[in-house]
Amino acid sequence: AKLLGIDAVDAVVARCVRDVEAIDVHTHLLPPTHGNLLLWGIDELLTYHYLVAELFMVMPCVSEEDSVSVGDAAPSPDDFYGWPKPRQAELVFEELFVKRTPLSEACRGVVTTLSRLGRGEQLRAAVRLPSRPRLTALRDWFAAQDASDHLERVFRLSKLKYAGAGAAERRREPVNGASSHTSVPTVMTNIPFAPEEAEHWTASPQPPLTPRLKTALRVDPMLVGDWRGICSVLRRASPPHPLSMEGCVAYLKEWVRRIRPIYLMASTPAGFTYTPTAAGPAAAELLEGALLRVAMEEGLPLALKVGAVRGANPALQAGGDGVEVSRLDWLRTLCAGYPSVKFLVTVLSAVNQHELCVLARKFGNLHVYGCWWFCNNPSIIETTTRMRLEMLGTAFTCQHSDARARDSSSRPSGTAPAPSRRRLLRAQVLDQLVYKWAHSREAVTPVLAAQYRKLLEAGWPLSEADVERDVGLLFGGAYEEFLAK
Ligand code: REL
Ligand code: ZN
Repeated sequence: AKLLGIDAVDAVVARCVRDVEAIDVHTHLLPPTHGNLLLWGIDELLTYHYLVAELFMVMPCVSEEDSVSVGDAAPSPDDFYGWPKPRQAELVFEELFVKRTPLSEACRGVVTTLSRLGRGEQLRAAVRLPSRPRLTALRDWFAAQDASDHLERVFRLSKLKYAGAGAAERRREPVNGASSHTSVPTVMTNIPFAPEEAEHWTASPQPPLTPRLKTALRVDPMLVGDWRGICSVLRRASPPHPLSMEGCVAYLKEWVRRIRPIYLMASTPAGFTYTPTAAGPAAAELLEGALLRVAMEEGLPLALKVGAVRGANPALQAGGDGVEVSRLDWLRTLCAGYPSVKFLVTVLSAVNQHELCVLARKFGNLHVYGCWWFCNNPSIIETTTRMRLEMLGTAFTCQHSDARARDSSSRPSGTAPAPSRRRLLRAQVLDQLVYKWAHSREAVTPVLAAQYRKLLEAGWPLSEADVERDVGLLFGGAYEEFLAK
């Protein structure tokens, strides 16, 4: 193979990262057949909880009484969430895009997304309009799109597609008759504990699932130790399951059979410090007695997201979650105690990234993936990816999008679900794939190029094919290799 000179490295890395067909290992997307659970369009983009949090940073602080008199100008979070989505979106747009420059990562993301969808001129025209509503033309454009065609367009623009069957495809028959060995680059979050979603999986006959999406079974109530919530789900199941650990295992297995997930997933609650003996009994028992048992018996990896503090400011609903520096000693205990279970892990605090890398070097059953949420900013992606390359080589997955679908904020005011349900109902906005993958590629490119330059300087013969192979690993190949191990 032709070797690369140091001057050629930047261009080759840029091309490979731009062109690689990535696997998105965690999203909240749902198929168009789930009706209004697949979210897309200008109103969804602008009411993403990242942007709602940014809106309330600049809104005047008002009491509930004041907010009634100030009305549209300064709603309280509660008023705001009670408004229809288009009205919410218009306010976000006015405050963050018209009155201010949309400099933040989440704001820039909207601009990238619309530009790449060919809506740049409409966006600029919207900013020039003197008053609300400004988004009508954009709204009309999205409304005129067919959901399935739009999904395809977004996947193409985001370069999310891989050729060749991965481990996940080989190990199981595809769900719902989706043709096998087609590209399945994006993993959903499927929540049997959320009735709104569960009903779409229990309908018979099942509509075929788009081969673009792969299922993952979300099991957060287990790690929260929400036994009461779990019991009410077991009771409502048809037929009802016994309110016991056995019932719980049977329920999970039934869902494994139904949706054929590629992994089980949960995000841990704040302060989670599982150890087999000293943890809160409910979470530890459910983890050991149900979750790890199902993982082992069904041969499924367990994906964990660690470090979110749910409801740090409950008034902001989905926008009110925070971050903590987590203790990760329990993860060491799990990896060591369950060598036959594979753990896919991401952390929310930048401070935890280093310890996670060290753990991944110690345990072959731990795979690190993505820069999650508050870490999904170019500056942190750059630092984190540099550190991971230095400590893990290509044995990690550099990014996932966490693109959203349904959100609790779409509920009418006063009908907010209980906190554990609220946590589950958040979903991803399809269009976000466009900017999340564009910005991630942009952030990873110079970091990877710099690492190759150092390697060349150290005396290594590097070819273009090496770069292509490595980029493939970082954007999904390493994840497949991990699942296939
Ligand atoms: O999957 C999760 O637990 C999280 O990614 C979400 O709860 C979170 O709100 C996410 O949308 C942030 O990006
Ligand atoms: Zn997520």
